[in-house]
Amino acid sequence: GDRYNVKETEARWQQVWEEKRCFEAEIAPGKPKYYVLEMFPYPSGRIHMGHVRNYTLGDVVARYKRAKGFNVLHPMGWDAFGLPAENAAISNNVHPAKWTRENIAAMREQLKSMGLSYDWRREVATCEPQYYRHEQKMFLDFLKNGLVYRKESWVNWDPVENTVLANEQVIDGHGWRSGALVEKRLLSQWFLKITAYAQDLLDSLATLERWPERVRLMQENWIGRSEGARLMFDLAGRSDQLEIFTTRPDTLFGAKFVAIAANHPLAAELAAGNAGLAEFIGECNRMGTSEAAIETAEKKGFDTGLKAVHPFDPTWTLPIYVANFVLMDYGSGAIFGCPAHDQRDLDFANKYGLGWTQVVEAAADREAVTAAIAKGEAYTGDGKAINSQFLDGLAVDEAKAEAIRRIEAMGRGERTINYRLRDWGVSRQRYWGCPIPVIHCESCGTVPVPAEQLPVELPEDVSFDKPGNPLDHHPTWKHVNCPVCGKPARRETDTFDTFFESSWYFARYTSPDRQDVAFDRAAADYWMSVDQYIGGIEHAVLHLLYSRFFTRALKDCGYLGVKEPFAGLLTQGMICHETYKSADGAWLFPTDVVSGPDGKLVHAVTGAPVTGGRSEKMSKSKKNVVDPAGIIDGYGADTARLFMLSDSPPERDLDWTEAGIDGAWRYVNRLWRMVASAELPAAGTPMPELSTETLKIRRLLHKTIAQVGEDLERFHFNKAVARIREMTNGLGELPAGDAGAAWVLREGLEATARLIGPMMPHLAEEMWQTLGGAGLLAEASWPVADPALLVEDSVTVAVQVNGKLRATIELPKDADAALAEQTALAQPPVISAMSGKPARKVVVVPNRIVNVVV
Ligand code: ANZ
Ligand code: ZN
Repeated sequence: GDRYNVKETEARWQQVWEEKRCFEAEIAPGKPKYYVLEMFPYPSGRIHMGHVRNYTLGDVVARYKRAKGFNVLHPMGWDAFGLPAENAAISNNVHPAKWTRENIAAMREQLKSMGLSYDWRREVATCEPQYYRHEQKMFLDFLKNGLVYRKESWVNWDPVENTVLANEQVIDGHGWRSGALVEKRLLSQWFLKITAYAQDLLDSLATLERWPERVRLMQENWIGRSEGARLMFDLAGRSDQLEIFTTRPDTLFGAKFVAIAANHPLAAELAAGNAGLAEFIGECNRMGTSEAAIETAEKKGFDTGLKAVHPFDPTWTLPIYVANFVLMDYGSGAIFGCPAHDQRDLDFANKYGLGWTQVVEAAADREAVTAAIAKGEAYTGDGKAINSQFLDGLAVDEAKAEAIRRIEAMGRGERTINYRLRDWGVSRQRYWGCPIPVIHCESCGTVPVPAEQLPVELPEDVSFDKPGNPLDHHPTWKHVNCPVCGKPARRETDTFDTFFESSWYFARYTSPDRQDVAFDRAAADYWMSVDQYIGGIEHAVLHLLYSRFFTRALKDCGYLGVKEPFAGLLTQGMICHETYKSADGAWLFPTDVVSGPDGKLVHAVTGAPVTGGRSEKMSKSKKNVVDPAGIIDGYGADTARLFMLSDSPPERDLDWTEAGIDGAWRYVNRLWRMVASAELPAAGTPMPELSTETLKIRRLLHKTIAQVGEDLERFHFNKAVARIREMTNGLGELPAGDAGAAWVLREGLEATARLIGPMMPHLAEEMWQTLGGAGLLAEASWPVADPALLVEDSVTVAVQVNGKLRATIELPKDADAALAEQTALAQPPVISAMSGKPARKVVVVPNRIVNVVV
């Protein structure tokens, strides 16, 4: 028939692939392996366009690499713990486990309808005990290896929800959901020692050559290495000292004050006898703790009255302030301020009348620099030390080194390196997460759950009718006996941050069925690292950094042999769509907007004026979301996939347009009609003589084959699509009723099927079968271009047999005689003119003529 039945065709091929187990990966020694992975989804209930793009990109890579002869591993699973399931439980009265499992089932069907080449046998869901039991074991091993510790730390506490909030969940000091004023609380939390790997995580970024530069830079900044010094200040009238961290010990002679964090122990001590100070500390604690919040808040301080003694001059004292811009968990939570050379310090000094002394002199524009400081603009550039006694005349770097040398000689401190990176707090006061496998005993303290008692399973009989963590309210779950002394004890009711699960799932796919161990070591050694990882840029730091840390920790605990989880990384752009607003500022669905009589935008029903049209990231609140289910249902998976690849390179944002999806749909149908209606020679027919025009199209075909391969290697999918479409146009121009043209059309359609195979696998398979291709296209190899046809400079050479013109052949310019002779003798008209007799002599006149004498 000549109508392409998308639904029937796509479902049929999906079933064939599954029955033939085309995408099931096994270890195959001798074949190069290729592990391609897309970031696994949170099972929210439905796939969105971002998923469609992400998984299409991954599937193109997986299918292409398979065609290129790689042993491909391409798995999929579910990042199944997390807050939305608990919120659903609270608002819809459905158990998080049920909600999650139902969502997984629905989304799995949606993914299957996209024709993605996954090995579904390897599917994992992180909320199942057979998954999380292994991370409980990892935690115990990390504990043994000194990679886990418990520490009191300040958290944002929502007194209405009875839970800790992440910094991002505190908005202007209030809980994002409850609206309650957030308090600072000291809570005992578990931490993973990611900082132990800070330097290696930083250094190894250079080895990740197939990662985007931007992501490497973001990780570098996140790790934030600073070289400087720790330095002890004496306290006037006291015997103890205050430790500060500075990156600018060269500016010590410009110091005007010392400042400590609001939750520095010294601040707490001084506040005990100082109501004003206590009040100020309370104010600081109500401010957000995020760096961003601190960065933007007005800099404020409170003079404690206590003085610090200058390390280079015992007669010189500096006031000690508690300041809201000093963070307790960076360096030592205390600084000295040098107003002339630090903007924050200058703002602070000007506000409290502390003055400034310039100690670095610029090489040029000296007066201007000094005048600028006087006007409130700190000088942070290079120069020579001035007003600094023994440092005078030294350049900044030399002065830093000399200052540190003196500090070390005095025994007052030392050179040190600080990282902005913090240890990873993994405790969450949540139900829907992996239980932290420890028990608290009054006599024995914190006791790890013995490995043979794992998994610590989440109880399913919980209620959400009270705020806080349901594990805390459970009548029996937390009451256990201490594994050491046997006395009644209490289970830890905190669960892991859900980034814990996503930090090792990629390795679990290598042996998802092993119950006894997290990884089959041989399988993990064979498949790891992931060769190509694909996902959103929003994970540039946390998920990708945690995974890099976790892989190192697992290696050091003997689980894995590699330290980098992802050798290659591709970060895809967002899907955008036009947005519209009515006059009152309410968002409108793009489908409700039409062009009015005068060409202005109006509401389709009310006729009210409408503004907008700008393309923005798809989001529910802006009403510009397009549901992929409707698109796949209406046009089929191949059309949706093609559109995802067509218009933009994968790293860039993609604009969703009706016209774009229509264009993809028309192309799918055009290809199908070409195959269905073509009159083709039987497969395997030898190539007849080609006209110059036909040969030109054949050349285009082979050039396309070569270039699409290169495009796919570089993930230039949009370029590949454009080239294939151009070639389709070429095939469409082949004349009818010409044997050579028909032969090239067959060659072209077969090649097209193979080239679009990774992108539009169902249509490709249908074309392949209609053309009589052998086996399944999903298992066919990648086409190879004929190098002779790729040479741009070609000449038409006449072939004579016994002086009579029998054929013309197209040869690369200056082709050698052997190629000319071989090509000439292979021409069907030449073969028949020779009627089975051997050639007595072949004379080749380069670029002109081949003369065959029989
Ligand atoms: C004196 C000084 C003089 C500084 C000067 C800078 C410029 P990075 O590069 O981010 O490591 N600092 C140290 N600990 C701090 C804390 N807990 N909270 C807030 N600020 C802190 O920055 C290091 C600099 O930030 C340190 O060097 C210190 O100020 C400040 F002309 O010491 B500096
Ligand atoms: Zn005990």
